[in-house]
Amino acid sequence: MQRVLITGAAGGIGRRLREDMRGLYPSLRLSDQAPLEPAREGEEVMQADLTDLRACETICEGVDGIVHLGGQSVEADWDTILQANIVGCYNLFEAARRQGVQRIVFASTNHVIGFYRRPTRIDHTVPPRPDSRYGVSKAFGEALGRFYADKYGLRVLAIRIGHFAERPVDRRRLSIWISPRDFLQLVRIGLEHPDLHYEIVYGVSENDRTWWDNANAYRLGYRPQDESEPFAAEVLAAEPADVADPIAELFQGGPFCSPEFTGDP
Ligand code: 15L
Repeated sequence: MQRVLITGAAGGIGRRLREDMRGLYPSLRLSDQAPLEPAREGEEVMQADLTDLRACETICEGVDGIVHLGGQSVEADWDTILQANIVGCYNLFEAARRQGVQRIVFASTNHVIGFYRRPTRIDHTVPPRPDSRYGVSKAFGEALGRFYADKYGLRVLAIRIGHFAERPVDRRRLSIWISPRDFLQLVRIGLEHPDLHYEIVYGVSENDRTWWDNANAYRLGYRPQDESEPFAAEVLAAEPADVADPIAELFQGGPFCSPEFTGDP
């Protein structure tokens, strides 16, 4: 890996990853639609709109591996999702193929499987049950990754990120939290694992309260260093006793499940 591109580098995960990946590879190229902090030594900064295929080709030029964080990261109206996560994601994969990029780490989300009930334990092989248009778009990204791996030999790791943060902030996040350093470990597996073809893993730390069997990540060498349980007492004490959103409480995707919900709980 000589040059690694991070898309969505101005976002929350992107800004943290920029710091954590500094110096890991000879060159880090940072891209976003939004303005970025100026490049430092070993960095390049390129503003780009992923809905523009030519702009995608430009940012992919001379790149060996991509961490694709760019796009819409929460629920939105269909047109926003369509442009950012369907058109933008397709352009990025296609530009990567045209430019001979070897690997893509795709930032997927737990909202691909958000309508599985708590506390059902699921692994990476279960059929998607998206809880939002956003979750549907990330399931599309996972399928696109599989297609580019099988058809064109791109090596792809899809990480179904739980909640990326310094610390877990509520009861649900005690189950799905991932620390920045554990996330970095998964990203490096995606960029460096010698036998990667296409895999899905859960982006989650070693949480006692997890709903996910992350054996596939462990098989690839993931050894999380953090766990949510030491935060549990404090987090639960701060949580209101009454259940404000009963639909959210039923499902793994939590508050992404309840808006517009007219289904059968
Ligand atoms: C996500 O996919 C979002 O990007 C993030 O902002 C969180 O809301 C997270 O899921 C979550 O489920 O907590």
